[in-house]
Amino acid sequence: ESTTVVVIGAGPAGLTVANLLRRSDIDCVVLERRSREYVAQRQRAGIVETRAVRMFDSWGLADRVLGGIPYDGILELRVDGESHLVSDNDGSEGPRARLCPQQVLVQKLTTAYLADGGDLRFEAADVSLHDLTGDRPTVRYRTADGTVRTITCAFVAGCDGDHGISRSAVPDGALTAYALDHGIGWLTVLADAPPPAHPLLAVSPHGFAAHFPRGPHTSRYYLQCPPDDHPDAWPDTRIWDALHTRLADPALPAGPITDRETFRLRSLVHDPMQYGRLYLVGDAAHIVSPMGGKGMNLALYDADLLARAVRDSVHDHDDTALRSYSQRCLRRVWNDQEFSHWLTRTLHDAGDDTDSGPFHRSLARARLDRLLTSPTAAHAFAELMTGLDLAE
Ligand code: RFL
Repeated sequence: ESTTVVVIGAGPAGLTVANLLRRSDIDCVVLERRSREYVAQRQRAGIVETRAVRMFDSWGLADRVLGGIPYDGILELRVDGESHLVSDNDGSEGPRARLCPQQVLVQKLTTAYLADGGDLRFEAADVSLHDLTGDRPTVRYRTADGTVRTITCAFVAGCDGDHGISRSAVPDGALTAYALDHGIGWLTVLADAPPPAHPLLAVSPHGFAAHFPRGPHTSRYYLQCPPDDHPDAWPDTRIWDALHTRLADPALPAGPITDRETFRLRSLVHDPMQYGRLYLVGDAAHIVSPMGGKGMNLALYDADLLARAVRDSVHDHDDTALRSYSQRCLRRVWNDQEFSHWLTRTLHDAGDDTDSGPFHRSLARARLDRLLTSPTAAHAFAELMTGLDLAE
């Protein structure tokens, strides 16, 4: 069997690459380790930033793949109980960011791809990559009934996340990893409880907390916690008590908790995002700490660049964009890493100073003060939120 591109992984990155390749009349096969039901339920990100909405729009896909609830682009920063609104409106024309939960995007991308005749194979086990530096790499996998299949292709898109096989198929030493552990833990909670009026980030001496809409009747909450905390340390009453205190809202409505997890905030970049004919896309190449909501959006950016580069190569025999793929992606990756790091440090240091100390607490408070009082600082923040304006 042979095709032009084998896409490994059917998350936001892989499904976007696949949809854009179909729209460009380029054959591809998507191999996903999990079942369709499993992938469709995985809940993580919640906002598709302005740049990514316009990217889907430019491919004529925005109405088909973006769902969710309306979003006016306003975030609430609550500092010691005092509310401040910040906007992502940078004055640019065109469609704006959408509140679209990751699983809704994944479900809609899956439906759109299959409706366009796309080839998507779930429950593909033991995927392995071969001859990546030759002209025709091969991808091997095992189907659910145990048959081993081999696909020959021109390019492999490694979209299988941080724990996938694509990056580990690259020989040691070919990529450099830049990693940062922020020394911060988060408890994340999903509940059937009313969403906030605006995505809400709260700073207080009790620690950072956040409340995000995930649907008309569902919310996601984040609570700063010790880096190695276990979710069992957080029974329901402790969660709601902590939210009431940290959000300074004793009347915050509770609801049944449907999921709770803890994780460490970390950032990671692999450079370059390419090895031979393998191109790494999204979390397979980089992890950004969740503050700022950039992880999924970066995956969508990489996917768009790769699809356009492959289109140039296949249709116009022009490999310029493929050659600069890694460099162009990494420029945005580091821009977003910096934004995310800045916001992570600011919103944690300004509250609980046990880890960073009183000097850093005052620096973080000064950064917040500047953001909330200087129109220029607010505009720069809006620009970073939209994801626009990285002139190429
Ligand atoms: P994904 O979503 O991990 O998809 C990878 C896919 O590859 C499959 N796979 C394999 N398939 C075949 N063979 C193998 N050997 C395979 N190994 C894995 C997997 O089953 C899966 O289907 O990566 P992708 O597509 O790069 O997308 C990246 C995003 O998922 C990620 O960046 C975001 O979820 C990060 N993130 C957030 N990003 C935002 O933009 N805004 C947010 O608000 C936001 N919140 C979050 C987040 C991540 C979180 N986690 C995971 C800690 C909140 C949380 C809690």
